[in-house]
Amino acid sequence: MAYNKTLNEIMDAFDININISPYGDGHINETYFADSSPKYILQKINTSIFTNPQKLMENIDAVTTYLRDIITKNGGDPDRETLTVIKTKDGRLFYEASDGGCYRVYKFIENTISLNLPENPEQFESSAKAFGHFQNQLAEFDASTLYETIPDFHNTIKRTENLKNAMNENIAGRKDEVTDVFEGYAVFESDCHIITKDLQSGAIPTRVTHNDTKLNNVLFDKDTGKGLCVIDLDTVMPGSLLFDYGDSLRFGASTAVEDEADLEKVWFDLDYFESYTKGFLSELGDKITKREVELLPLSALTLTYECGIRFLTDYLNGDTYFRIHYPDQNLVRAKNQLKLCQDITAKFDEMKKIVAKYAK
Ligand code: ADP
Ligand code: GN1
Ligand code: MG
Repeated sequence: MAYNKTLNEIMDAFDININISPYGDGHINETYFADSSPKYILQKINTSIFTNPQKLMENIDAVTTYLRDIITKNGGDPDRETLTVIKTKDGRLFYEASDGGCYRVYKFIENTISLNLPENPEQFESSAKAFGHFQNQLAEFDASTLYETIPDFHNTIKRTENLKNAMNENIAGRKDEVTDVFEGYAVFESDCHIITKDLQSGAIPTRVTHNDTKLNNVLFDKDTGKGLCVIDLDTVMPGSLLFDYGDSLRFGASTAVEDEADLEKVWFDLDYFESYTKGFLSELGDKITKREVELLPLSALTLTYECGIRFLTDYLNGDTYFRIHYPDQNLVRAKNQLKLCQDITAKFDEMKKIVAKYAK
């Protein structure tokens, strides 16, 4: 953001006095920490991805208002356990600046940490409880009132089609460079389309889900060490709980960060898989169906495949979606996720046994 006229304009719109600096490791929005009193998070919404910021913010407002109510009724602290949207002086959910950028403000949740890798299995279990709890809190929320912020977000079949189109179009001229990676992913294609098909046929239920449950989208309380607040609510939409479970494992049960280039460091850790499974299922109780339980191990593979092919597609398209910090970062990410898919497959039988241990 230009630290000048636009910033002054934004400060004035929200009636806050902010001293801002870039913040966090999100790949999508531009996030800034506002070191004011009180502290805020200021975000420039990525409007090439979220093309209707008004509807996006209406979703977030509706969900956070609903959660506030539940948290308050249960004696919790709504200012820390969910996001608080700060409106502009004229009551709008975001501000459209004269540079065309759309900006929103949240209360900064103090005394928390966000992580790119869990430090131990117990901490990962705690994040599982936070995401499982979030799922429970929204169980009665009317899904039909939610605008679909990114249609077909976890439609893995469409994601595969997008990859194939990107290969054919070869916009950035990188096709030859990625043939091996592309072929590596092809092995998993049919298995990774099962969950999408089951959701479409109704074999598994559609629920209100978060859809972007990587570890850095939950804030941990610094004092208790527990998962405190689920953030990044841009993709709260109708979906499958398997998306939330699988995506958390993709990110947090890996022994390395998502863009680790040394693949010898990238493995799927069964202790972390077990901790997450235990925490998530303990929150869901008997709400999870038999078919969903059956598909839990496959969801870890599916979400890793899906995210990996999205990175590869973006690389082929010339890096227009995910934020990158160096030229071939999306390819590094795609190779990393492929290695993870291969290791998940090798450990599949053990994963099934672990699920059986915790499923009713
Ligand atoms: P993106 O969609 O780009 O991932 P996020 O909404 O996840 O953006 O924000 C990026 C990072 O900023 C988060 O991972 C977290 O570390 C931090 N963050 C976001 N909102 C808050 C908040 N209200 N309080 C404290 N930290 C926050
Ligand atoms: C993006 O917004 P962020 O950084 O939490 C992406 C997810 C991917 C993830 C991969 C809206 O998440 O779908 O799984 O990157 N979010 C969107 O790290 O596309
Ligand atoms: Mg995020």
